[in-house]
Amino acid sequence: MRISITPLHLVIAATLVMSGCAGNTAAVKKPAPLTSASTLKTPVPSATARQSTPPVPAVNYSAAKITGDYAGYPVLGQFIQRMADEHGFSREYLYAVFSKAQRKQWTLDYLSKETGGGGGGPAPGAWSRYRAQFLTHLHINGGIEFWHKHRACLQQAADRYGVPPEYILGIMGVETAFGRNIGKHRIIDALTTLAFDYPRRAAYFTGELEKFLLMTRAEKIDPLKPVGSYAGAMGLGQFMPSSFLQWAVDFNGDGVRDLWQPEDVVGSIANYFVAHGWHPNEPVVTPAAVSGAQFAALETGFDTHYDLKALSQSGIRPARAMANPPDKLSLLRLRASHGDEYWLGHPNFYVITRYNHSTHYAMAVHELAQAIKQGYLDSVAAR
Ligand SMILES: [Ca+2]
Repeated sequence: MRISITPLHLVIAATLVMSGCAGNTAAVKKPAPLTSASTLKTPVPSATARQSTPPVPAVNYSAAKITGDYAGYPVLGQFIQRMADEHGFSREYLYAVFSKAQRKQWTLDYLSKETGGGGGGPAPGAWSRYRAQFLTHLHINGGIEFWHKHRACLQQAADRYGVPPEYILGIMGVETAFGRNIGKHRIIDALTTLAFDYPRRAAYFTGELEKFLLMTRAEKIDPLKPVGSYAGAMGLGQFMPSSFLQWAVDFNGDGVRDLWQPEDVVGSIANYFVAHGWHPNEPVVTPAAVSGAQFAALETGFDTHYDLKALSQSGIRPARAMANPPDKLSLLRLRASHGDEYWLGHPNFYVITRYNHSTHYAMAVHELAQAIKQGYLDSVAAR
C-alpha cells in the first residue's frame, strides 16, 4: 500500500483512506439532509458555472472573529479575505466555520512519519500482499450485491459513458468496499489542518479547502458535517473537492450532485474515466510471456511505453492474442508470492491510474472488477 502525499488531487486521498479506514464497517452516512431518489431520471451534466449572486449556505453560521484552534493564523485570515473577494462568502460565516475547525495532530504526526518514501521498488511478494486486501469475499460479494441492486443505473452509465459496470464497481470496491470504509474524519478538520499546518502541501490543500467550501455552499451541505478520509476524500468513490467540482454528475436527476448517493457515484466515476481517456470496448491488461535474459533490463511501470516490436526484441510477447493492439503498451511487473508476473497495460490501465497513480491500485481494481463480473454472471445464470 503506497501512502504518500504526492502532487495529485483525488489520488492521494484515495490511497490514504485505505489505510485509515481498514476494518471500519460503518454504514454510509449522509452528511446533510439531502433528498435521494430511487428512480433514475435523465442525468444532468456537472455545472460549475459561476453565479453572479452567490448561493446561500445551508446553515447561517456567523461569528465576529475566529476562536478555537485556528484563532491567530494570519494565512487563514488571508484565505477568508480571498474567499470573500473572489466567491462572495461572508467573513462572519467563515469566521464561525473555522472557529469550529479542529487541528488534527494525529494526521500531522502520521504524515511526518511517512515522508521518508523508502524507494527501491516493491519487494518480492508485495503484489500478493496488496491484492489480498481487496480480493476478498466482502469486496467481491459487495460488488455483486451492488450490481443487482443498481443494475439499471450501472447499465445506463455503461450506455452513456462506455465504461463497463465491473470497472465502476472495482473502483468503489477498492476505495470504500461499497461504502463500508468511507472514513471518519470531518472534512473541514482534515482540509483546514493540511492547508494551514502542513507547509509541504499547503498550496494543494488550500485549493481543496476552497473547493470544499464552494461545494458545500452549492449543494446546500453543512460544511461541518461531511466526513471522509484524513486527506479530505469523500463518499463511496472518495472524490476530493476539486474532483467533485470538475467531474461529479447528478446521475439520478434529483437536482443535487451527492457523493454519498450510489447512483451519483456510479455516474461520477464513469464520467471521471471518460474525462481521463477511457476507450470503450478495449481491454485493460493482457498477460505477457517472457523469455531469455533481456526482458529484465526493461523499465516497468504504468507510465512506460513500448510497441510490440520492441517488446518482442526483448523476449516479451502477449500471452493471448490481441484483436487490435494499441500503438503503445506499458510493461508491468507484479511481484507475487509465487514469483514475478509480467503484464501489458493498455491505455485503459493508464486511465485507472488517474484515480490513484499506482500499478498495484489499478491492477487491484482490474482483478476485483473481473471477480465481481464473474460472480455476477454466475449468480444471474443460477437464477
Ligand atoms: Ca443526485
